[in-house]
Amino acid sequence: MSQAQATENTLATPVGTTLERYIKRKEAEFAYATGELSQLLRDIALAGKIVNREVNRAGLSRITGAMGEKNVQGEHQQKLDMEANIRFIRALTNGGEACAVLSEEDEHIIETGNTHGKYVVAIDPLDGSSNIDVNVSIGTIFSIYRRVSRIGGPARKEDFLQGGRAQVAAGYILYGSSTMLVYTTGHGVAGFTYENSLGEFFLSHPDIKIPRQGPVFSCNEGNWFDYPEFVRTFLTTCKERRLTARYVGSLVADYHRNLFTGGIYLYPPTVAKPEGKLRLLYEGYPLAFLIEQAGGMAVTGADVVLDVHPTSDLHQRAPLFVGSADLVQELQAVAAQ
Ligand code: AMP
Ligand code: P6P
Repeated sequence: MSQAQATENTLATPVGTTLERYIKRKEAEFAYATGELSQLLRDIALAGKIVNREVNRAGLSRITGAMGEKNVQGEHQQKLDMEANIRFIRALTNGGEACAVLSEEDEHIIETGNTHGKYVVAIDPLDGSSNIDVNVSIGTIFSIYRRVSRIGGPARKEDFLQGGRAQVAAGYILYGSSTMLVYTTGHGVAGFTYENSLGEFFLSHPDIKIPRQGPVFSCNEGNWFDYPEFVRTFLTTCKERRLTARYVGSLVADYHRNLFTGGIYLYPPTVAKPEGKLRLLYEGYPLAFLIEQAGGMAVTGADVVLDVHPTSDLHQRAPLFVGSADLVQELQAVAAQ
């Protein structure tokens, strides 16, 4: 191929749709939109780019490893946990659209000072942080609500306790072999892949749908003897059908793989954690919103996650069974026996 042809081919290949252009296009579909949600989405993407940089150089900058502190969950805080928490809170504060943030890393809601911001954001800044030191993929999970408290006044807990169906948007950022941002605003699920050399997220998966069936089940079988009987029965049927066991131990990584291959992720109740380990407001609800938009299902066992009414505990836990609709329904059928 001549140089001229190579150049022509390169010019002919579109660079793709940036996240910015996609957000603007979607905003244009809402004649009444003021651009506030668009800006909020940009602010989250910006923080994700910064955290991506920190995650990728964590080993060099010696910010891996525990800080010696414990977060509200009683879990050892990793330095990168705190770095991510600071980055997202700062981006949301400076962006001006979020009046408050609920973070896994902080017991109480964080007022940003943007009293005229009409949105609040619940976030797990860096889920799976125990995997940081062993270079396993980790992720950020976020959930956006329109506030119910008076605009101009302080945010209130109730802004975060509206229930999963009230979410305006939700998504995650996966810091993996490539970094991806996947989100929904209630009209399908779109995936964007980060191009480091350009510092941009590009639309790579315009309309993600999870297969109704799937070859994978994901759970920590080390808890087998602490699982409820229906979970053991369901997992046994998975093994009898020779499904594949895949469990990274990093929720966003396991969830993301299953979203594309089909499968089911399980974090059941255990003896030690009767409500499971995962947090409803910034893990269960956003991942449930996404999976339903992608054609899948998310339940706590008997109940659909998005229909669970939150208690007053901002960090309440809930069991999570999420993934391909047929597999989740099979689990529910076993639970109902
Ligand atoms: P806004 O006035 O920017 O807060 O937007 C009002 C509503 O319009 C939002 O709560 C969404 O339901 C919708 N909307 C606005 N911008 C976007 C966007 N970029 N993508 C998807 N939905 C949007
Ligand atoms: P276990 C990480 O701490 C996390 O919150 C999820 O990312 C992950 O799926 C789960 O906990 C792993 O928990 O009990 O299997 O180690």
